[in-house]
Amino acid sequence: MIVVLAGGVGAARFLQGLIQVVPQERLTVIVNTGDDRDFYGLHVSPDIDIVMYTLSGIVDETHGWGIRNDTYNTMQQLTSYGNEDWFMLGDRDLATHIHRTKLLRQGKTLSEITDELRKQFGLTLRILPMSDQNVRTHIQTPAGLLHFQEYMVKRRCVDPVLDVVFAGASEASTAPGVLDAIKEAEAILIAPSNPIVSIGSILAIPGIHDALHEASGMVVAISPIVGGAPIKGPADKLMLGLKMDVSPVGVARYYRDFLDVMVIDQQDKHLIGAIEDLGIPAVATNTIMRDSAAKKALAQKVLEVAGLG
Ligand code: FO1
Repeated sequence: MIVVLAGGVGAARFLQGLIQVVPQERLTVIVNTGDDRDFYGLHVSPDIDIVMYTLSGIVDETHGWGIRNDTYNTMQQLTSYGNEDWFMLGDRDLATHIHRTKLLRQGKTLSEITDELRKQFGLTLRILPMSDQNVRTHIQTPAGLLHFQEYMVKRRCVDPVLDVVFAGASEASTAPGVLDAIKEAEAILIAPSNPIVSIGSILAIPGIHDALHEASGMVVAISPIVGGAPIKGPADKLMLGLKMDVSPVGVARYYRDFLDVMVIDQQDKHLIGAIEDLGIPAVATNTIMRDSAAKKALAQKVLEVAGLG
């Protein structure tokens, strides 16, 4: 079994490549839920939904989130009542949040609900939220502590980042199956996701860091930073705020306690030496997942690096 630590869009695209070369039944994806937030009393779990919508082929490809050709009638009606519209929830997407929230209120756990949903989407890989408890990623800024969605979507990442806080993480436990999956994995792949808010939140749950450190399978990370900037999202602003080097070297240093190999883009191949100086072997390849063939080629390369090629 191969484990993938995942955030949203970058991870979903990487997984699209992986399922072309590995049967879904061989994959367990551990997904960040630090971005989750309640809107209108509904539990929205963006990264879980991005992974499910993308792999089932219904995602809105232009955004990377939401459902293709969705309508926004509910949102329009809500704004007519004076509600804010900075977080756009499509009508069909809302059905997912209503259903999830209904089941949570009936006492089901987020992992149980996610497993039901992924079956309904026809997916046969295992999707595990990092935790069944609420962990919320907050960004400390001069304007105060902001929920990640408020920092990123509402305020468009304009606030200087002073710190990143995973509220509730130290009291949370990993969802059932998470630690065993890491222990038993043939390889653990860290998707090209935001190292701070997507992967950092997973690492903040007690037990994960140690499990990765002790894992017998190889731990391979793909850098989301290419040519000094993230492919998508605010990873550079968060890394700078935490005084990290915005480069694959900074990412490798962040993962160095448990990382076996770092995969970087070919345009960063001059950084191989600096990563290897950290004691981590590095491999350069094309990591830009422009089309289906590029996603498949990256997945194949990563498996080969992990000794499973
Ligand atoms: N991102 C935006 O930039 N604007 C939105 O209005 C927005 C709505 C949204 C609705 C459902 C969902 O699952 C995700 C949504 N996202 C939106 C994306 C999301 O905020 C982030 O991409 C993830 O949290 C990062 O992984």
